[in-house]
Amino acid sequence: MATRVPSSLLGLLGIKLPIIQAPMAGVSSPAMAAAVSNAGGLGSLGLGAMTADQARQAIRAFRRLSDGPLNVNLFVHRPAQADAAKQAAWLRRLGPEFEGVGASPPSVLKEIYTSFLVDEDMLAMLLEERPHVVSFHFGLPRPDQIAALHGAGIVLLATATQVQEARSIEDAGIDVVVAQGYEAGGHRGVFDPDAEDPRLGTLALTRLLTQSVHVPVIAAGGIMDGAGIAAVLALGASAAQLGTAFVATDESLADAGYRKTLASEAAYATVMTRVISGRPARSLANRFTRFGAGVADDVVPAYPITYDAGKALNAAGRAAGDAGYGAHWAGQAAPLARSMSSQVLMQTLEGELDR
Ligand code: FMN
Repeated sequence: MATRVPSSLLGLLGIKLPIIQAPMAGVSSPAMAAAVSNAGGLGSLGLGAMTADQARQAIRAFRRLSDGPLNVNLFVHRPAQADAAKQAAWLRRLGPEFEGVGASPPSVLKEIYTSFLVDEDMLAMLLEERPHVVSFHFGLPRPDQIAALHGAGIVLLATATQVQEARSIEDAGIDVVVAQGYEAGGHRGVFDPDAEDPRLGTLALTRLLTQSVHVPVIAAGGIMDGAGIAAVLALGASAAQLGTAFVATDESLADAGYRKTLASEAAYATVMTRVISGRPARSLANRFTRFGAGVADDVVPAYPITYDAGKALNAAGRAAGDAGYGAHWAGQAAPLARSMSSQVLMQTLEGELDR
C-alpha cells in the first residue's frame, strides 16, 4: 500500500518516515528513542516524571547513541491541589489492597513530580540542551515558556483529544497537534480531567482535527502496524504516533510482569481508569483496574498525588510476588504488540507501509 505522505511535517521534525515513537514516561528509554531516530522516525523520551537533572541525563544518553532528532515530553497539568481529608479517605479505601499483599498503606501522600508549568529548572535545562522537539501532555505551557522554546529553535507539539483543545493549541502558537484517540494507551491528554469527555476515537478525532486546524496533525491511539499508519495518513494525518507498539520491544523499560500481562489474554480488555494515578489512563486489565471498577471519580485525589499511593501499592505487590498492581498502560490494540528490537520494529513498520 503506497501512501502519499505530506512532506512538510517530516521536514519540520527532521525525519524520513511518518512514524513517531510515543514518549512514554517509565517505559521509553534513550536506547529506544535512539533506535527509532536512527531508523528515520522520531524517537521520544517521556520526561514528565523526572527532575531537570534526570531529564538532562536522559537527553545526553540519547545523544551518545544518536545524532538524529529527539522529542522530549513534559506534563503540563494544573499543579495538584492537596486535600488531606480526601487523601486520608483514599488511603483507608486502599487499605485492604495493601493488606492483601502483606503491607500497609503509606501514612501520607505527596505530589511526586512537578508540572512543567511551575518547573523553571526544566525550562532552563531545555534551553541549554535544545532537543529538536518538545511535546506537551495535559494542556498548554505558559506563553513565555512557548516563546522561550521557540526562540531556541525548538519545534513544539501538544496533545489534543477534542477540537476545542486542538484550537487552543493552534492559537497558542504550538507547531503541531497530536490527536490522541480514546483507544490510546496511557494517560489521556485531556486538559481538564473533571470535564465531560466526548471520548472521540482516533478515526473520528483525526478527521475532525485535520478539518479544524491548519497545523499538521499526528494521529495516536490503537496504531500498531503499517496498515494502521497508512489508515491515519489516508485520513489526512501527517504522521502516526505509536506507544503500545513499542512497550514489548527490547529497549522498553517495562518490567517482566508488565510484559507478561501484555502477552496475555488481559491485553484484549484494556480499561480506562483514574485510580492508579489520579487522571484517566488506559491500562491492561489487572488487579488494580478491577479495584477501580467500583470507584467513583470524585473520591480519587488529584493527579499525581494518587500516583504516590499507586506506586507504593505496586511496589508492595511486587515485593510479595504479585504484579497485578502495575501501571500497565496499553491501548486497545495491545494484542498486536510485537516483541522485537526497536530497530527491527521500525524496519518492519517501514516494510508494511511500503507494501
Ligand atoms: N503520552 C505522553 O504524552 N507522555 C507520556 O509520558 C506518555 N506515557 C505513556 C506511557 C505508556 C506506557 C503508553 C502506552 C502511552 C503513553 N502516552 C504518553 C500516550 C502516548 O503518547 C500515545 O498517545 C499512545 O501511546 C497512543 O496509543 P497506543 O498506545 O495505542 O499506540
